[in-house]
Amino acid sequence: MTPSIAHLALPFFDAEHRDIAERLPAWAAAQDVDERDDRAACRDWVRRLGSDGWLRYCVAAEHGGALPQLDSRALVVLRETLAFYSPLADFAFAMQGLGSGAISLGGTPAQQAAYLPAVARGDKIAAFALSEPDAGSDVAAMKTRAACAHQTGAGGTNSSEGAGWRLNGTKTWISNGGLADFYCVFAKTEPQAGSRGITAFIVDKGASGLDDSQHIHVMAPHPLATLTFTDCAVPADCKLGELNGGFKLAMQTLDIFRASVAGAALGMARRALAEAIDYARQRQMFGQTLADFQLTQAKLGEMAALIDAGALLTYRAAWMRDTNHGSMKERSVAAAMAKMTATENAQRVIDMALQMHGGRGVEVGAKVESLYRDIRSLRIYEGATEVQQLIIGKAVLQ
Ligand code: COS
Repeated sequence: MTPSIAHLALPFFDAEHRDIAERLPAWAAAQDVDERDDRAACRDWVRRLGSDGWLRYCVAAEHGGALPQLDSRALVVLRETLAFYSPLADFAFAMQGLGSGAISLGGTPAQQAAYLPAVARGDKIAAFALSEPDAGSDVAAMKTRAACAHQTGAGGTNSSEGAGWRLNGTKTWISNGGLADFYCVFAKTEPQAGSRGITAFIVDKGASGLDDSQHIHVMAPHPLATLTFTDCAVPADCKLGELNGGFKLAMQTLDIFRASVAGAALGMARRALAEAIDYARQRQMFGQTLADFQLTQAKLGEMAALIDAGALLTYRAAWMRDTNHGSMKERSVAAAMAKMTATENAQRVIDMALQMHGGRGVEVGAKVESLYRDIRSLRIYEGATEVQQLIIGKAVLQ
């Protein structure tokens, strides 16, 4: 089963995107990763994706990347293709990009040199630590606190940054938690300043005061954990981006990767449609195949149109970002529309494909059964559908 790449002929794409779409399916189909243990599988996928050059699309060329800049369309095509074969492969790929995205966008040359080439080779596993138990969609409500090290120790108010920082608080639902070699952590540096009082930090695995051992088990297993910071000491040169500029840095990172979540949803939906077509063609009932029923044809038609609707919004959002088309706000809104539509439509498509399989669809081990679980979290992470609606709605009202 291979994904069609006919849509790569659309004017949204260039030669480098078609090149990925031509080479990646054969590579992905040839990998034989044992996915029974999600953590071991993820490590294996990162190693393979790194050694065969695919992770090079997660960073810019000057840091060992494949293309001059982080390219949204390349990320979309890669995630769409990987998700068609293995949602866990897609996860492993995406987290390298998301986890290091804030360093690509806001890191100093020294930080970029220390982390990005290793991410591209698969030598360092990355993670993005934004969400908290009481601050998921409402990022500005985060409570994790970063204070200048000497300030917390002495209880004083002098805020020289030279002594480094101490982090206290909890982050949760952190993808690659417990597996990552480093975390891009967002914390309040000015608690009264709302979204204007957040700063990003790079925290290496093993930092004193960081506990990333509390794993979270989810319906589609993938590495996820709660992180606790207890007087976690972070050197001054681990501050990432501008002091109190962390909210914007997080949003800019998400703007890139939200369109790629839509790409992953498309890959899963395309796989579900392919499974449904395959099954409908061979399943006999009432003296004909399932595909001979108009009812089936109508469903397949609806599924194909739902996928295309999500696809066009996704490719538009990625193209707008890559070509700097429109204002920053328009690009954010396009990414929000893409993420919302592609993930919601994919859930519907996968549900229809499962329904078409009847009892076989709910058997553990059936591809549509695992896709049904795999797709669910995409409607939540990197901004739930309701957050995308808010972003779009606010823009429409302006
Ligand atoms: N790029 C750059 N700047 C942005 C931005 C973007 N995409 N979005 C917002 N900003 C800026 C705004 O311009 C504003 O700047 P000023 O303070 O200078 O005016 C500031 O950030 C605050 O913006 P806003 O008022 O819109 O923030 P809200 O607190 O209302 O939050 C939402 C907006 C809900 C959209 C945001 O919190 C969000 O995206 N939440 C979901 C988070 C998420 O995806 N979590 C998953 C974690 S990863 S699995």
